[in-house]
Amino acid sequence: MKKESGIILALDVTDKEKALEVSKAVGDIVDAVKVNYPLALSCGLEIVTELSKSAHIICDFKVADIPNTNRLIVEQAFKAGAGGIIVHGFVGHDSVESCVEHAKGGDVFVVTEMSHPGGQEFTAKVAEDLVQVAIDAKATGVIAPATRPERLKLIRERLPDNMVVLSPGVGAQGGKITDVFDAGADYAIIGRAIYDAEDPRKAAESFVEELKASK
Ligand code: OMP
Repeated sequence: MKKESGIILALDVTDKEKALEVSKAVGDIVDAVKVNYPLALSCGLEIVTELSKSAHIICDFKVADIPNTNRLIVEQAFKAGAGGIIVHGFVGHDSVESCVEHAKGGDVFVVTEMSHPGGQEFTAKVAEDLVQVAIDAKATGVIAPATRPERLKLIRERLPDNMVVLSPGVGAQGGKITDVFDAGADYAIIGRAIYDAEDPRKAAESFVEELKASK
């Protein structure tokens, strides 16, 4: 995945036309487009294939099953054109290892502490264990919360330099893009603050400007 703006668009819309319109509007600004269940369930996995013609796609399927089922899901996502996939670590080493093995060189990102308030109930308590699962399984990187920059920083510090951190929670969930990069993340995942904006391109540009101004 290229690294230019450091922004990944979370395209959580359910209307195909809107998805294509937003992806086209910000395609040259963002480094990747993340497809989650809302879009995949409403449009089918073909939307991954279609979007992948003009963008690097990460399938956010938060894969969380036994190794064999994980394998089947990962194979479908990459066959459709994904370049990366997001998986859960709480299911254990064997399940995550199965994802990495069957991604066949594609990117696998492991969720650690989640960004929403409920992320503190369970995931925060085992965040460092989840980081270790990602390291042991040789995943590409992890997902860590923009809403808690101090936790994001700690998670980054537990990782080797060659692993990347993707951070959701900027904008609608209250996180600040500058905090994300200050805490050591490699990419910020941004959804509603871009696709719900009156002018998604302008919104994406303003995040880029905010980052430039902070340097
Ligand atoms: P917005 O809150 O609209 O910017 O979207 C955030 C995106 O990141 C959504 O697609 C979420 O599903 C995803 N996400 C989180 O918000 N928090 C997490 O802890 C993990 C993810 C994720 O795995 O991408």
